[in-house]
Amino acid sequence: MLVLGLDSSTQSLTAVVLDAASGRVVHQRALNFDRDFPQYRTRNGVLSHADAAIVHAPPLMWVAALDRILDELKDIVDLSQVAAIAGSAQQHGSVYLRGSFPEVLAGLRPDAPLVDQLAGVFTRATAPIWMDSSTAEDCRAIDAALGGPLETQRVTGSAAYERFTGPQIRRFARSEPGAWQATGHVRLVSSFLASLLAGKPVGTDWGDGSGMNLLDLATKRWHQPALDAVSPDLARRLGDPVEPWTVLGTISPALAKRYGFVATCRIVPWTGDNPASAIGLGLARDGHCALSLGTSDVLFAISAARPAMPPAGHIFFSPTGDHMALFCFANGSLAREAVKDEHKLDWAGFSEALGRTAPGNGGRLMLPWFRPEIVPKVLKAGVVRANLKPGDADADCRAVVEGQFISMRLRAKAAGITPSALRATGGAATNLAILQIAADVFQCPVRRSNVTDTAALGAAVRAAHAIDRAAGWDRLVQQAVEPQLGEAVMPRRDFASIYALLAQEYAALETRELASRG
Ligand code: ADP
Ligand code: XUL
Repeated sequence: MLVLGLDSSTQSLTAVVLDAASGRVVHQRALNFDRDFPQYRTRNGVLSHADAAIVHAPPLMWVAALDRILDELKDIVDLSQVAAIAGSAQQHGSVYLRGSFPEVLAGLRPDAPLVDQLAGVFTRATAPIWMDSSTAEDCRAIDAALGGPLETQRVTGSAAYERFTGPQIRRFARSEPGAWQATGHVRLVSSFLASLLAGKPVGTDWGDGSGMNLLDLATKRWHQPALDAVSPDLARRLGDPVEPWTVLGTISPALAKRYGFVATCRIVPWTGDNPASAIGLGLARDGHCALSLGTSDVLFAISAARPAMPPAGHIFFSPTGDHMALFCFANGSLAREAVKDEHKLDWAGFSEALGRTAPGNGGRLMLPWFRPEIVPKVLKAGVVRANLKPGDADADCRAVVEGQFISMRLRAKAAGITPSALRATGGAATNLAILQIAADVFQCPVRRSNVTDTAALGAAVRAAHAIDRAAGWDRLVQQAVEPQLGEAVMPRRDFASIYALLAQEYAALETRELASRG
């Protein structure tokens, strides 16, 4: 018996097929949005806009990718053996759909491309995604309605954040009231794609739902005052939140026929890429921590009890129902890429530069704000360099990576998170020179998975769990996740004091810079 996990991330769609009994990865493959779907004109998975704060992506591209990957899979894997499908997606992004969405899903035909059948169902051609920072006004309004940012954080797990879905919906409702009136359903990227597979609109799971500023963490239901602060009549457009481990139903008959799944193949809720990665990295226990170095850089930690978080942090739910303390940095891979490209390097050259330079970089520092930053909140991009000479490629490469990990270490410390070990995932986790700096800055071992997209692996494990809950997470993690973990990159203890000092200098530089920006 097989299970399928899918991950629709910022830049790609990945599929992992797992043998549910043995935990063996049978097949994995990925499509890259820019490369494989050039007709949608994305760069790094997103559409460019004259206003850097506005970052959208075309939802039809995600549909086209889902159609193609399942079509390709059916020629490689016997999809009739797949007992369940779960998935994950980039968090926070929202998809706006007409009232006819349920009928369109119910009326899907097996013989025509999905994009042709769904093209007319959107009330908004593009979906704002997590990189969007255009909703500062809406955040202020939501925080004010709920009694201030700390109160919003107490109830929903996060103060109102620009990329979170509540502020995003609010902006759309007030700026395009006609299109909002025509919107019968709003889904996250995760619950939109799950709906497509289920052939009916399905709810958003708690894990991804906690990235909306709308879910009451205590009751796991929508928080009515938050809904009211966004738009009247929002609840019916969202559907009820769903438990992450529930079975939503069986696959859409049209899709079963199109790709060769059996009619009884079960559809499990999709969640956010970070909660799914928590499972794909084996973070099923209190205190486990990870770094995700994808388009965004994310630090997250699992906590059975609700953790106390500083205002910059978020609390989500992991697929096990535990809490996930999380910090997300918008200047992740794309900032490293910007430095690499500025100095006309490839990744091998970038890594060599890291190898040639000494930990601490002789006190040279960079605040790597190539684009608006989430943590700390920097709405206007602008890189800050201290003691860095223009054109010094080697020092720049080290400065961007050290700056990123030092920034993470500072937030972790503020949240009382002191990892004794880290697991790493995402495109940049393939780079051992980068992981060595993570190990040195955090002063703990860092292990990555051989499966590059651990969110897709986590999704497959979630599918296996949903059909056999009695087996529990531990066995699944042991069978499917642990064998994929590589050797640990060890911290070099000699550099502990250098990084303690550099962290202080970084914090001071950041404080000065933020103060000067007002
Ligand atoms: P996402 O899941 O957010 O779509 P990925 O986890 O696939 O993104 O990561 C993609 C990023 O990985 C690219 O933007 C690229 O900068 C980075 N990347 C790929 N290979 C390397 C490498 N060898 N070293 C550092 N970064 C890399
Ligand atoms: C998390 C976040 C990003 C996206 C894209 O809050 O915004 O990590 O999930 O990966």
